[in-house]
Amino acid sequence: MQPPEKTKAGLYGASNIQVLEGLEAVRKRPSMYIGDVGIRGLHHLVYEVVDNSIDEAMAGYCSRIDVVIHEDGSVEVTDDGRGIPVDMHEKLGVPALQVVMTTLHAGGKFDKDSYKVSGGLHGVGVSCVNALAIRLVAEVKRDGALWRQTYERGIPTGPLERVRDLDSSDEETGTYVRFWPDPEIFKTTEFRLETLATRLRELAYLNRGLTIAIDDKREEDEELGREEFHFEGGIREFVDFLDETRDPIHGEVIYVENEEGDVPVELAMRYNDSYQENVLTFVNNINTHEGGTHVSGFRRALTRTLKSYGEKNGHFKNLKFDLSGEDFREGLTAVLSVKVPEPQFEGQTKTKLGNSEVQGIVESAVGQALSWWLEDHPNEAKAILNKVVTSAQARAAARKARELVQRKNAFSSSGLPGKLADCSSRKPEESELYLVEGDSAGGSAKQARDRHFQAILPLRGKILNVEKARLDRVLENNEIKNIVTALGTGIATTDEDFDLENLRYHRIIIMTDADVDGAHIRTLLMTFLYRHLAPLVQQGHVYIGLPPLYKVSQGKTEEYIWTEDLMHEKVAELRESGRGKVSLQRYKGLGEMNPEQLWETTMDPATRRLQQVTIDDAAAADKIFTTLMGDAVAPRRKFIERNAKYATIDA
Ligand code: 0RA
Repeated sequence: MQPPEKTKAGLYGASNIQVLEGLEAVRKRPSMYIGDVGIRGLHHLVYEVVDNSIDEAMAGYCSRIDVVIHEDGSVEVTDDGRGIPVDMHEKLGVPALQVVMTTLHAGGKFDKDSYKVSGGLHGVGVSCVNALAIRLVAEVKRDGALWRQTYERGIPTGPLERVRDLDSSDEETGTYVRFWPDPEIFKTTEFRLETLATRLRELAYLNRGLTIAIDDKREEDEELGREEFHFEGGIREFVDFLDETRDPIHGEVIYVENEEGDVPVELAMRYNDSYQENVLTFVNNINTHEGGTHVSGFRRALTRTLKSYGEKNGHFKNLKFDLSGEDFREGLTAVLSVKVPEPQFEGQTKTKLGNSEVQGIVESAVGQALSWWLEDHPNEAKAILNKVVTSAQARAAARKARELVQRKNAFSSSGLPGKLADCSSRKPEESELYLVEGDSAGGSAKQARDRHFQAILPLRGKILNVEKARLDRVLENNEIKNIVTALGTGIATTDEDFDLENLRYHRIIIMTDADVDGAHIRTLLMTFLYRHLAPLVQQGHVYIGLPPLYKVSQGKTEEYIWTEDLMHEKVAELRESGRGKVSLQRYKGLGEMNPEQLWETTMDPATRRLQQVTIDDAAAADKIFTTLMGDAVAPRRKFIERNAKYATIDA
């Protein structure tokens, strides 16, 4: 079908006034639509485009999605679905593609049958991406032709064009969207491969059989820049992946699938010998970090079913403590995925499911399947129940340790650790806490800082690896005690102890050497913060301070440089200038800088570089930490190589 010739009136006529107003609203208040304009919001643009292709895959028409990060900073998403329709929209008198691309809330689908998301950060529509892009090119292959329309900040630069006929013998239908994020809107426009790859991998696990590939053309090493995800086993394989570096206590992943009714439920779970609970939950492919009714349903089913099985089979005979819900989740890795037709998302980050009917649906689906599984697998069931009992015993010990820390908080004179050089401000909004590797760098930082708003806590050597320890051991560690006391919030691992309101610094800045040891210490700290103070990370309070790698000087001018590439560029530039000898100093540790240099490069808000630590996705964080901590060297090297260079200007 061929759309009629578009006139200027058709493009910018009466119906389009509303369109322009809509796009303007998005540009005026981008955060209302995509959450924020930081690195997180930037990546949401890609997810928004990909979501439409995923919908097409869930409808059964798309088997492959390709994402490309181009050298010019744009991102391209291609799918082999049916293609966004290009025929005339009856009411609006413009092609459907243009409606989808320029009208708010006109999602990819016109029908309401699919499990499209309402609310939350996704599902705002590709038109938002368009509005926040300096340029966007949409191409569609369908109805025997290749079609194209281009936009600038959401406004079509011309009508939809029929570019050419398709080669009928081998060209398939599909949609292609490439966009350039608007630097007037976003604080940073640099996409992170690792962040995108993590989400795409997750989507591939959640949609078994679908192939999703990513290719980062900025990466010189082609191999390093490319990844392809395809999992026939779906979320069962997701559990294997999450537990790659852990030891399961039973071989088989427990798998539940219930497609009956309006709310399909899918669950994969397995216990390992660690002490962490690692339960990832999704509603319509969206990670529900804050939980909700589906999570309550799952937890209730787990507790109820294991408890009654354990009682029936005499596992609790010698237990001197009460069992709590947590005991049934220690060492549990699980992925729960439900599809809800009209989800209500609540909570601070709109990632908590509110629909009350979902709790019972999940509870009965999981309860029934799990009790059958236990009856069928008595040996595995025994191992799981032993683990539950051990956990209950350890929890009693952990409670004692926790009370010790709390008492110390309440009764010591200032309540603050002796090693802390506190700031004078009592306003958390302006206060910063630097966690500094080593006493000597700590000393320099104390001299360098602006004592009004910057506090310094030197950390000696390596902190405990919390991935491998139970909470009681974690809280016995001195460095950890100091950090927790300085922060003032308590530990978040058990909800009742934690209060974000008491946080004494709104920026927590990890400052370690730019070497392998530094990376290790940074990882240990991040692991601890992620595991036991997750809300701080979630709320964007945690940063990594990035010291420069080089100082390049010529005569009296000197410049600090943060990346290898820029160093080469700068050196070449200065040499060409012919103004004399160029000298290069490489910094290996914070200790090599005097306090002035440390202030200038790493602590002065005007010139320093901070990288905000985001927990967009618990799976990513957990995987990163276990990858960095684990024994497998290859994935760790890949991760470090990919991420070493991302230095973003202070958010
Ligand atoms: C509406 C109707 C149809 C397909 C799509 C939207 C569609 C949207 C997107 C967005 C990205 N990729 C997409 N692929 C398809 C189906 C119309 C039909 O052929 O019946």
